[in-house]
Amino acid sequence: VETYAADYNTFLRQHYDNPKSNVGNRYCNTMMQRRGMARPQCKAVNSFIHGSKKQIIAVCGKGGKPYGNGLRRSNKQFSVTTCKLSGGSPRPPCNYRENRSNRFIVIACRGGKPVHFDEGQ
Ligand code: T3P
Repeated sequence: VETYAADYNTFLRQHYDNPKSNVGNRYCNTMMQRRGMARPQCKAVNSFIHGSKKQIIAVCGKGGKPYGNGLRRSNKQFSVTTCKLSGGSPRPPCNYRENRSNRFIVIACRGGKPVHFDEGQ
């Protein structure tokens, strides 16, 4: 089973945005910068979950099932926006493409709280 360096607060900073922030037509570019993932290098892929903390935490318990190597998959779908770096360079300024859809989320939990986002399905 993998261990993750990140903690719950880091997970919230990187992956929690509920309700989806109203930041105009460049959601990913703005949010990736605002949440500290656009420096010193542009993070390649990052998802924001538009669901309540309570609903996301629930995936660590009855709201999810064991999945793969120490992960949990949600029983319900969440509204998720995934930001993908466009272009080959990881150097700022970071330009992202965004994709929003309803997906099952796969996360890692520690102490009953999410600490890592693995994927959306
Ligand atoms: P972190 O462990 O900081 O949550 O998989 C490597 C990183 O990419 C990991 O970061 C999670 C993130 N990621 C997403 O946020 N959404 C995705 O759909 C995928 C595939 C990865």
